[in-house]
Amino acid sequence: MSDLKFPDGFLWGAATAAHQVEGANDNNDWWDWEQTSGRIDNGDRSGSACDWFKGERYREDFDLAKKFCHNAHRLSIEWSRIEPSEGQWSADAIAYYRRVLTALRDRGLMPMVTLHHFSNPRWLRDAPRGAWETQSVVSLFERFATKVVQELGDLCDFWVTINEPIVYAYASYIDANWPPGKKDFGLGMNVVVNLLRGHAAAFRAIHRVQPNARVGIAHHIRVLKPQNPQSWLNCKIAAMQHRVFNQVVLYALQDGRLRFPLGSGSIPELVDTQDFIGLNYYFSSRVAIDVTKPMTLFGRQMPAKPWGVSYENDLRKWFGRGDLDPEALYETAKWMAQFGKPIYVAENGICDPTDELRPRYLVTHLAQLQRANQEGVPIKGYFHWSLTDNFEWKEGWGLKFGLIANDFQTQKRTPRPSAGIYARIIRENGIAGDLMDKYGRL
Ligand code: IFM
Repeated sequence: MSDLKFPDGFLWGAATAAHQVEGANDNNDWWDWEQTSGRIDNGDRSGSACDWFKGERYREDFDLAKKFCHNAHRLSIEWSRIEPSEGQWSADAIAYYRRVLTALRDRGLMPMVTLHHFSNPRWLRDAPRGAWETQSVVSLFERFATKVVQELGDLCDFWVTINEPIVYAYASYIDANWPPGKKDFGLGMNVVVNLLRGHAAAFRAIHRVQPNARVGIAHHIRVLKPQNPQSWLNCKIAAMQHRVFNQVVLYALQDGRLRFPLGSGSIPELVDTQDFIGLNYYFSSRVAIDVTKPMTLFGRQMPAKPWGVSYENDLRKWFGRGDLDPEALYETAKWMAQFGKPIYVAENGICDPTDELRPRYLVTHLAQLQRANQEGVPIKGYFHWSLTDNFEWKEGWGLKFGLIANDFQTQKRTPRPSAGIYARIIRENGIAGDLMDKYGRL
């Protein structure tokens, strides 16, 4: 098999998020949420995480990223550090992020910076704001984005405003196992609309400060397919869920129209507010009819098909809802081409403590991206989730997504074999035939 090549200038890296790696992130809603037992698996807490903040161990991790040939890195800036109380800016936090971004640039890693990755300042969470529940957040987020770009814009011009708006709303307001833990579908959809308004306001604010900036959203796509393709009703329910979870957000940011279940009518400020699309993709799921589940449009996601690894039971308990489905990444990229924007895969990865699946996951997903790219889809970069194991929200330390393992007791980093395989793909800017022969099939 001949090599599968990527275009020159392709960005290769990994992605992280502030609350998952920094540690001592004790002024936000997630920190408070973790303190009540039963909310995070095994009673885990983010604690010192990967010690990026106090110990400044990001340097060590960026050294590894450089050693493994990455040329870019996606990370997030913690709003509650920059603005610890409403309207007060922390010079220390700004100085910290200047050191982080400088460390990236010194190692030849282009930063892609996310402004909101799930966690909210405590003052924003508290009444009367309720985090993203009221529209008052929009101008506050706009002001925060402006400040960040004024302070850090000489070190970065590549911004993700919001990470995974739909996931945030589902986990926080429908599954209700993230803060604030409210089960309220309508409120969750209002939150999505406020996130989109916040995105649009930040998009404009960033461009005012930095006209050449590239600004986008990172949108999580979980491809949803019918469990029984012979059933007309099952196909309809799966298609509806797919549209609601995956499509309506991107349509709204293109033409400003709110579609079910976000609402109706138009928000003109949303029109054409993406310079690129950040695509986060992990797996697809099969949906079966379930008349007891109105909150999920009468569909239920089936447990994952067996993955054939030695720790199968643990893995299914951890992350059992998805089927490994690289072709769905290809299909998604082809669908996204309609928006006419460059696409960066802002996250893609697998929890796999022993690295039994990750090499195959990596190679098969990259091969499908390359296929879409060959067919004209403008895919410009790939950020693997994640650089090191980190704090996985409700699942705590249990899910190991890192190219590099991290022992949270000792903070010792140990690269997994996939880190080397990824490095070779980056060096060769393509997937060599022998890698495809060895890992190219799931
Ligand atoms: O760890 C998360 C990340 O914060 C957002 N996207 C999915 C990842 C893996 O679950």
